Amino acid sequence: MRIAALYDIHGNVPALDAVLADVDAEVILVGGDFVAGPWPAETYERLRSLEGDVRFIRGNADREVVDEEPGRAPPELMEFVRERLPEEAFGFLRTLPLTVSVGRALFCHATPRNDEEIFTRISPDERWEEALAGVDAEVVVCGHTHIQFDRRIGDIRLVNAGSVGMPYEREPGAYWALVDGTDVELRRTEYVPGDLSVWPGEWPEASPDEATEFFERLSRGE
Ligand SMILES: [Mn+2]
Repeated sequence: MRIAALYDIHGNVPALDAVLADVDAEVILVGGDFVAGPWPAETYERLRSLEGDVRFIRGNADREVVDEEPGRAPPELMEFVRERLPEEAFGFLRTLPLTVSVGRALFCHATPRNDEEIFTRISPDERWEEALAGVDAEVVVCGHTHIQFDRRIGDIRLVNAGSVGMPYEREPGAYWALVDGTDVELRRTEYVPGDLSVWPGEWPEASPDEATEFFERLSRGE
């Protein structure tokens, strides 16, 4: 069964539309952090109106949209997203699970135990082993740090699907992964960007090395 893993769309509907046109899969797996960005309502409606087997997991930003407490994201950006989402989206976001398993593949946003902790392609094996302890899967697909990678931790193939809407990669485009059993293909789809000036915040851009270094410092509490 082919599963298109679409992670960290971040409300970037032109990127999502291009990927949806490019996808040939039986399952669409939305890997969290899909509404927080420039076009929240359009992104939400596009994904919710898809026909076929569509599964969602929760990202930290999806949780912060519905949380009463201020989270990691700037409050004015979360407010921009909340004002635009349809009412029913709030209930839907609250129902999302932390992980979804399909066969021997397990999908999570950051790690299987947590939707926001920071792990990268260069995080030490020992840290990853601790985060993956007790996981019964051959493939673990994560996202959250917006950079694709494919590595092995013990018996587990660990893949970051990358980010559809806000990637930190060398080439422009929308990044995602096609998972078929335990096969994984990291994919990139080109698209014409929308006008990001509608977004009231900065739109971050970084090379994969810069972003990885930044996230590693963050994960060490520096
Ligand atoms: Mn995230």
